[in-house]
Amino acid sequence: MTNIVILTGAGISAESGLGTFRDEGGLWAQHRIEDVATPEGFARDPDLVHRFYNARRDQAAKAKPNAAHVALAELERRLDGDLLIVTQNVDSLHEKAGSQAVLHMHGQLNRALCATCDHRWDAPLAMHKSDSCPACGQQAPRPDIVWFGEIPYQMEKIAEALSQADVFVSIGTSGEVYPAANFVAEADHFGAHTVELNLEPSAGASRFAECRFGPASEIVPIWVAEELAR
Ligand code: BV8
Repeated sequence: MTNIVILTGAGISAESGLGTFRDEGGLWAQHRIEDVATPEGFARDPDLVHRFYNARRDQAAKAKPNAAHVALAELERRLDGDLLIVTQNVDSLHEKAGSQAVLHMHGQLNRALCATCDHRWDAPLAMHKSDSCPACGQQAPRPDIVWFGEIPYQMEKIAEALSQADVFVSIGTSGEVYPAANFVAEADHFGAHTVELNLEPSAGASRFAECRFGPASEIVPIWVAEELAR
């Protein structure tokens, strides 16, 4: 019986054609974080923020899972133990690959949130600031995304899973954003074996017991096969 927690970031979706944030030419090279990924930026210019997320929602809707997402779905099916994927990603590629236990700590592109009454609903492909909330009718829709300065979702459930993990794997994340960047320390504190699978060493690489570098679509299936053969 082996309990595994896997944290994923934008790097696992890179080979599915979705841009990362901090790589060369990434999303933060094209947009200022303060303008498109903070509550203040949304208050200042909701049209700009809706345009930013509408473009990503359209791209994500067309994207296909790659071999890394598929391998993690197979791991969930065949593992003798619990697997929880905690993703910082707002796309649905883990679900499209067949993963069931997926926790979106930074929200999801395909969900909308009413800034007035907190009602959540399936987002239309393109959202506009004049969309009415299906519950309260107010015109205050926002993407159901956790912006900088906002509290990530289901932190208690994540902390509980990390405390029970035998293995913690971080895939495709730069380790620059907290609290996700601290999960390796929490898992290590509870005695988990910690693994980084990334294109190159992340900011937190030295905090992992084991590191493997290369494209996720190559190194994740290899790691999954070894885990299932143990
Ligand atoms: C919070 C919106 C309080 C969704 C995002 C000063 C010091 C420390 C912390 C802070 C500070 N000032 C403020 C903070 C807190 C702040 C933070 O961490 N800031 C950082 C930038 C310093 N954090 C917050 O505000 C968070 N909230 O702290 O609340 C709190 C917390 C807990 C309890 C109570 C109160 C909220 C953070 C969420 C912000 N929202 N985005 C969206 O638009 O998508 S964050 C954004 O960055 C995305 O969500 C993304 O998931 C996240 C991390 O980025 P990565 O996924 O890692 O992507 P990145 O491009 O950075 O890296 C890609 C990696 O993949 C690279 O390593 C690359 O090598 C690799 N790669 C590339 N290609 C491949 C590959 N790997 C494998 N294969 C490939 N082919």
